[in-house]
This record gives sequence, structure tokens and C-alpha cells, in this order.
Amino acid sequence: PGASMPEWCASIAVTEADEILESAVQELERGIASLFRLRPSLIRQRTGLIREYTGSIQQAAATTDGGHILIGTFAGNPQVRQAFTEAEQEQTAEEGYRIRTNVEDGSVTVAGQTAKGVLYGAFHLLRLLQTGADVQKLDLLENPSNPLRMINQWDNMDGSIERGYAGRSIFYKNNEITKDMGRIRDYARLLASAGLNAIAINNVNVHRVESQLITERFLPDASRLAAVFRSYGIRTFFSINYASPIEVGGLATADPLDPEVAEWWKQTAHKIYAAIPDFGGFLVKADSENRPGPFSYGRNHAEGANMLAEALQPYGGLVIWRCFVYNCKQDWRDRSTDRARAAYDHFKPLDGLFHDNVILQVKNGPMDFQVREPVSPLFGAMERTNLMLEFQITQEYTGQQRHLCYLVPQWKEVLNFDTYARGKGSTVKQIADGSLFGKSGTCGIAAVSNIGSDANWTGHLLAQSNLYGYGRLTWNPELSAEGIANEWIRMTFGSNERVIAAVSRMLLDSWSIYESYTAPLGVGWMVNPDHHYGPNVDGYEYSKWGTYHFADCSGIGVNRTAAGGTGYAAQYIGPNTELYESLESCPDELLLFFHHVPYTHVLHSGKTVIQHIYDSHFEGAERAAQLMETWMELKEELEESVYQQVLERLEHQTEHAGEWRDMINTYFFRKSGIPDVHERTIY
Ligand code: BDP
Repeated sequence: PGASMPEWCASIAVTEADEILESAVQELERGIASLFRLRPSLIRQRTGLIREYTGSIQQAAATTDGGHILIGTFAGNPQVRQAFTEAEQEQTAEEGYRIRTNVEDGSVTVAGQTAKGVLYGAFHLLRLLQTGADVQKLDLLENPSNPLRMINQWDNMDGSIERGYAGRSIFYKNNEITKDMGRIRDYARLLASAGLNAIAINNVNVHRVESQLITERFLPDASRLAAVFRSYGIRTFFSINYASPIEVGGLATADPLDPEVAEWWKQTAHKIYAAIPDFGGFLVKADSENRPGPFSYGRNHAEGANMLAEALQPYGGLVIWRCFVYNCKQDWRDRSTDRARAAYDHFKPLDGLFHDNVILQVKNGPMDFQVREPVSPLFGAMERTNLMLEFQITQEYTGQQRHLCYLVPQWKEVLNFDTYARGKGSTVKQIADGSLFGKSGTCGIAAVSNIGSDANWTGHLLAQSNLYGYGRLTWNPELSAEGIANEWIRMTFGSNERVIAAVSRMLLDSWSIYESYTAPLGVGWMVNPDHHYGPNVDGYEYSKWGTYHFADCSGIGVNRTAAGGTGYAAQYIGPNTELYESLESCPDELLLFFHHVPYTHVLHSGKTVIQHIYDSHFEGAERAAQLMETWMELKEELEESVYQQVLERLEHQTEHAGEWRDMINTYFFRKSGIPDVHERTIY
């Protein structure tokens, strides 16, 4: 806004009739109209049709004088093809795009192998215009790093969202699929604009009504949802209940090796594809947290997944099988059941046994989306299996969208983690994108969405940056956390440099701030059971779900070494096992995840463990208050309602951070009996 409009924005030229290209045209029209208050004219060269426009924004004249935006695919539009050499066309991946200024007529071409690529290119062009980039002479090539760039909704059909913090579901209400396609379409636009191309539309915990998503009761409505997503290049997946043959089909068993069960799934796949021809496949949570799975029948997970894969295979469908499998009813006295070990222990022996259209979806860490955990050792351990990485955008353990926590820096650490699977430089991002083990197509990244029916989508306005950042990073893991924050801030708040500098600092500091007042040195889970919000040091410590801090009067931390511990550290490859196994080399931030030490143990930082706990909690709470102060300095620069909305959350965060500080410091002061060297008040 405010910037002058490049002349080529006045007209859009397109010849191909394609629904995704139509979405691209509409996005350009809308975007340009809202940025420059001028509606571009549409020139359909083949049909000569010029769209009538009756709106309040002025309509540009339908002419290509002074340039225009030409959009299309290399194969479908000769003019587009002419703008690029054959080599340039070939360098463009299936979902990639090129944007180039034609110096002769001043036009800009947005081109791709596929309409999807063109759509992403159109969004890129809009982003450049919106962020005030120099668009004089453009020559860009962009290819996505990850084949699957997926979103997982944890929405239930009663309209609730598991771990949702931004209102109700936009997909379901009263056990029906929504009729409000406007909001769904806006979500599809939002996802595509961030580069995402797949969505699982229901919760991984699939219960009674949800189990019927795969039946005629819901397929007609689900196909309408899928059609909306399809027009934005997004493939629809369903989460399924592994016991569906029993619960939906009326069979006596769901045993994957039972021929009747296999046949039932084949027929089910047939019905789904009749309704949704480009259906993506199934997302499966099996034998996890009381959900049914192949274990009930004495079958392993490869047998369980492969049977489904065979049903989907004729249609090109995928089975995305989650590795979040652990015993949630363990005896806390038995350390051999360390929850951190579980996914590796279950799946490593099955490497190479899964069909080609099965992908294992692995959470970034071995536990469950804590503010700090090591990277899952399954990355690097499964050379002969398709893998996908799973992140959690919704802030279940990171402040539930009441606290600010920009997660892109955390995700970047995960992506850059070196697994050593093929020697030094074998990073997680190369496993996700398939390059390390030579996978093509059947890999990528998924993440649990953070949106709901709230007008601003994410509850905390600033939490939008996580959804946007997830999409951008999944497209290109080389982008920096700063760069992504900067883009999002400019697109959300405009080009006011004071706002950009302040909000950027807030976002970039927020993860470390949240970690400081909640989880010291790799200890997680000190939260209230069930809803997982707010401090409760022993909330889970003596429950069946696991053991997390192991604190007593003489020390703290879980010994996960091979030397006297659970042996988890040995699940990594060579150098990482050494790094974590040894107390000397283990990084401070994960020390208590891997080692049990006395409170007086001295960290690399030079502080004792107990003093670190005190200091980080005092500092963290103070820094939370500073976030609020930084925001308050922007009062005059921001729209009042936006300012107030975020301020309220920051006020809550400040107060709540104090509660975290007091609860944790008091607990460990009493356990250890060691006073704070700075003699601050600990209650
Ligand atoms: C945990 C959540 C739980 C999910 C589970 C999962 O607490 O609600 O169902 O993960 O990923 O983070 O399956």
C-alpha cells in the first residue's frame, strides 16, 4: 500500500482453461486490487473474452500496452514457452515456477510445468509487490524442496479441535461437514500462498462419527471440501480408524492379514476414489494412546500398513503411518520402558519392510513436541523406508497461543541436525526432502495446524507467523528464521520500519524466552495433565505416561545413557551417541534429558544446575515482561484493535510467566535445599 503500481499490473493474460490457473488469476486480480486499488483487466487471448467487472474499485483498461502479467504453463501456452529456453524449462520442477520480466514489452511472465507451479508463482509475485520488493527486473526460479508439504487438522466432527487454541473447527459442526465453503476456500488460499500442497482434514484420533468419514454418509460432503482444496493444488487425505472394518463394516475383525478385511479396505478405497479422484490417502495413528492397530492381532506395523497400501495402490494413494507409538500405561519403576526409546524400538526392526506407497511420519523429537527435545533418532536409522517429518504448529506445549512462541528457529535446528547416516553432513532436511537416501516424491514434512474459527485464524495474531513460516520453510528449508519473520511482518503490518524491527525482535526472542521460564536444560512435561497448560512440576512425574525429570533431593534428570541408564543415547549414530552419552560433551540445553546429575553439577556455562534453574526462570519471566513493553511502544503505530488483542495476550503471558518462575524455582529450592546465590525471593 502506498507504493506505486508497476504498469504491468494493469492486465493479466491467460489462455489455458484450468481451475488452478483460474485460482491464480483470481489471486492476482484480488491481490493487485487490494494493494493498488485498481482491478486488473483480464485478457483471455484464445477466446478474446474480457471479464466484466462490476465493483467499486476502478477497473483497468483491457490492453497489453505498457505490459501485462502473462501466466501459464510451458506446455499449454506457446507465448509462455517462448519466454524460456528448453534448459530453463527443464530446470523447473513439477511444482516449481519461473518469473521473468520481458524487457521488450515490459510484461512479466509467471510460468511453470504445471498449473500448480504457476499458482505458487502468482503468490510469489504478490508477495514481492506486498513487501515492497524491487520488481523492476525479475528473473526467478523456485523449486520446492519437499515433495509433500502437508497440514494435519486435528478437528473432530463435533466442532472441537484437539489441541486447538483458535476457536472451533472450520470444517465440522454438530457431526456434519460444514456448508460454509467460503471459509474453507480462504483456508485453501492461505495454505497455497504459503506453498503447502496436502491436507489431512480430520483428527488422527478417529472415534465413532469420524470413523464414518470414509462412508457414503460423509463422502459427498467431503468431496466438496476436496474440490475446494483441489482448485488450490492441495490434495485431501483422511485420518482413519484402524478398527473401521469392525466399527463401520460390521466385520468381526480388523486383522490386516484377514482376506475379508483386506477386501473391505479395497472396496472402501474404490468408493473414496469414486468421490474424490485425486484423493491423497490415509493418515494412520495405530496402536498409540489407546487407538486400535495391528498389535491387537499380533501383527507388526509393516503388516498393518502394507495391507492398507495395497488397497490404495491402484489409485496412486499413500498410507502415512505415524510412528508416535509408545506404551502410555507403563510402570514408572521400570526404566527399560523409557518413552523416548519407543518409536525407534518399534520401527527400526521394520526398516525395508514397508511398501513403496507407505510413508512413516515421525515427530521431530522422541517425546512429544516439547519446547526442547533432541531430534528423533529414527531420522537416519531408516534408509530403506519412506519418511516424513512431523512438526506441531499448534502450540500445545509452547504456550497454547496465549504465550508468544515463534517456532521457526526450533524447526530450523531440527532440519539442520546432522544424523551422520551417510557420514558428516547427513541432515534431517535431506532425509525429509528425499535427497539423502534417494527417495523421490514419497517424503516431505507434515505439521499439526494451529487454525480455527477465530477471525484472525490463530487466536494470538502473532501465531499466524508460525503457520506462514511452516509453509515457507517446508518449501525452502534454507530460508532464515529472520527472513521469514520479516516477510510475514511486512505482509501483516506493512512497511513501518519501527514495527518491523520491534515485532521481528519479539518473534525471534520468543522461543528462548518461553524455554527459559518453563523447561530447564531439556526437562519437559512440567505441565498440568490433560490440557497441558501452566506449570505443574510433578503433573506427569508419577503417572503411567512416563518419567520426565526424575528429581529428588540429591539430583535431577533422566539417565538415558548406555552406562546405567535407559540406553536411549545409543539409538543415535556414532558421533551423536558419543556427544550425548558423555556428561562432558552433552550440550547444556539437553543435559537433563540425557543425564541425572547433582544440583551442584557445573554446566559448560560455568553455572551449577540449580543456579541455572533459578537464573533462567528469573530472566525468562523478566524477558516475557519485556516482550509486552516492546509491544506497548508500538501503540501509536498500530491499529487499535490489533494492538489491544495482542496486548491482552502479552499481559497474560507476563503474569503467567511469573507463575511458572515461582512454581519451578520453589519446587527445586525445596528439593535441593540450596539457596539462590543472588538471594532473590523464592516463595
Ligand atoms: C499429543 C497430544 C494428543 C495427540 C497426540 C498425537 O497430546 O492430543 O493425540 O499427541 O500426536 O501431543 O497423536
